[in-house]
Amino acid sequence: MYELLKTEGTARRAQFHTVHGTVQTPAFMNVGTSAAIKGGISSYDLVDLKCQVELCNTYHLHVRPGDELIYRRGGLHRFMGWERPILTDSGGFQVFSLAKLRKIKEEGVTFHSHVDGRKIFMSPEVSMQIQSHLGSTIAMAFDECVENPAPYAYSKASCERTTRWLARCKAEMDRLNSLPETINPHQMLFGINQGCTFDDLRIEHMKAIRELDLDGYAIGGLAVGEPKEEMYHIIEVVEPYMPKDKIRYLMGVGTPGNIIEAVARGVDLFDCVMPSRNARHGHLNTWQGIINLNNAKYAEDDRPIDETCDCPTCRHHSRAYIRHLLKANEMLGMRLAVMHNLYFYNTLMERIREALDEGRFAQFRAQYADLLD
Ligand code: PRF
Ligand code: ZN
Repeated sequence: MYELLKTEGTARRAQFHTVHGTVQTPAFMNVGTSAAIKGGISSYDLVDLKCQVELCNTYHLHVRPGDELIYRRGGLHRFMGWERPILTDSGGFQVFSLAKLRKIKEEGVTFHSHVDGRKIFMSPEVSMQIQSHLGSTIAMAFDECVENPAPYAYSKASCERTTRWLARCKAEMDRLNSLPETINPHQMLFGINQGCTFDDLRIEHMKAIRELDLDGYAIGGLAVGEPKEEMYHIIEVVEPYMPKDKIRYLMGVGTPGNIIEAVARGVDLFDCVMPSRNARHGHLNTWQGIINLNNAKYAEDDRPIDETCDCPTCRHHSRAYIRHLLKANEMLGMRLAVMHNLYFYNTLMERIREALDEGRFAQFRAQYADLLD
């Protein structure tokens, strides 16, 4: 349940209530694709890193270790040792970005696993069944994320199929939630808006999916290579058609600057591999912008990554030390770097919420949106 607390322009400060606890929004979800945050971060670390929601992937967990195995362990929360909310992505995006030799039909998609080449069939019903086995807090609809740029005719046909798929997702989720053996009978379902960069398709699709009265609405198909101005434009175009009383999620975004700009345009929820992936490459977020620890100038720098950061890494270790660990390929280097970047993102969201609470988000945006782009 979405409880709006305050607005500033189009930006929203809210609380999202779930069976696994309340999420303060705007919020960033930390990405643990295969039920682990890459870089050796455990569920108990995530609490220290101020993580509110963890995101996992239907497709990856279906391929390995298998959703039935996780179901037999009591579901994903128990399997990972994480009690707070989990959002599972539907597999839609991963099937289209990772799997080879896919064949899309009305019924669903056939493709080969990126792990062992095994043939897999995924459909709206199958995706809901897998996500129900995982027992996540929030299930995402099975959609097609069309590559950018795409021809208008294909985008339109794909969008219409994604709408028909969404109706099937909802019917299947309602059925699964009513079964006595279901792990989370209160599992929520979010719809995903598609339509590439075509304003009319985006609006038409949003109008169609809001009819289904879902628990939340995502904007998909963005951050797939288009310029950021185009992304901001699409958010502005669909926002007026998104329900005011439901949570809004921008999938796979982005830089701190992108997040601030999307919050300003009415988005509540984000996820991105960027902080953990950047950290593993030595690219670390600071309140003055990204620093690259591979740079020789940090070899004898005794300062923490960010002098104002109070994350576990910055409380104990220097740039020189972390740079050495990364160069020496010590596991600890990645772990310390990822911890800092995730803490930075979760702190960014906390500061956005505080700015909204205190009616000074415009000022925060002016100070940081460009600086942290
Ligand atoms: N659909 C789904 N997951 C996603 C996306 C999408 O369009 C994106 C687009 N950036 C990221 N993750 N199901
Ligand atoms: Zn830090």
